[in-house]
Amino acid sequence: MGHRHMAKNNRITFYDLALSTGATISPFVWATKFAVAHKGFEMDVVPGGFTGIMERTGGMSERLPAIVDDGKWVLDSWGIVEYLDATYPDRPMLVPHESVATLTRFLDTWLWNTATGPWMRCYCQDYRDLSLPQDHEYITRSRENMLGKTLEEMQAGREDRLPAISAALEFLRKSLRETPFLGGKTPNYADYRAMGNFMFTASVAKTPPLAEDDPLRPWIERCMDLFGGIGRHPGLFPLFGLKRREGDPELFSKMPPWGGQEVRNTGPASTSPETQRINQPKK
Ligand SMILES: N[C@@H](CCC(=O)N[C@@H](CS)C(=O)NCC(=O)O)C(=O)O
Repeated sequence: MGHRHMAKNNRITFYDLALSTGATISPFVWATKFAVAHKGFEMDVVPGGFTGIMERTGGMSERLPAIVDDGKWVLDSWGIVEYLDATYPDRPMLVPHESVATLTRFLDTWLWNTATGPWMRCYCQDYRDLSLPQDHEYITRSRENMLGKTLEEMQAGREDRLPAISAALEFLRKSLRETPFLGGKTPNYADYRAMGNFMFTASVAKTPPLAEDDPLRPWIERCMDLFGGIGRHPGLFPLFGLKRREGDPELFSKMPPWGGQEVRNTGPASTSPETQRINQPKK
């Protein structure tokens, strides 16, 4: 086996970014927590919130995640994944082929724009209120600068915005229709990166963003259960329980798969309903 670096006692030091509930908040840090566990390492977690990251890391980083493996500092969520796969190639790969990294970036960017950003604007006041007391002032100032409004103004009216955010996740629901994980039969970094976004939301969502019966639920729960329930921190809030109100869009599509991308062509019997539909004379 002979590793050049072997994590001492199979342990990696993990710099956490958490709320007063004790739950990790950052999507980057969540994805990395899953990633380190996927590689089979135990974590020595260095706890803490947003302020004092420079002090905690001895001036090594202003941002988290960061890990230390047998004295070696590794920064950045992607940097850590690349390091772990390069250093421990005989453990399960996070990115089994470089295309997974590219497609994962695509998915993460889409998810961030579609859900994580909009959810951040729905939960920013909860986010501040749940942060460690010593972080309140910094979170208020920095996030109000980021968002361009007070946290109270930004969060107000979220009940009118949450249904459309849920509806917009349909592409992810469709992608997961025929597979237990984005990685296939077993999860890989695509799952963890996407889950980072949902875990972030679960850390701050004092009101749920998704319906009880959302088709994403089995995948989300399956991922939360990985590695002895890595996503089951008691400080997290339920993601499921959003109720559709009169006038809201459907929270997820109730349409059965039909045609084009969604139906596999197994011969004319599989395509004839679509053929009939598209050949109907216009009414
Ligand atoms: N490119 C970095 C981004 C990390 C990052 O922005 N982390 C945020 C948490 S979401 C952070 O450390 N924020 C500290 C702060 O807001 O002061 C990565 O992928 O690790």
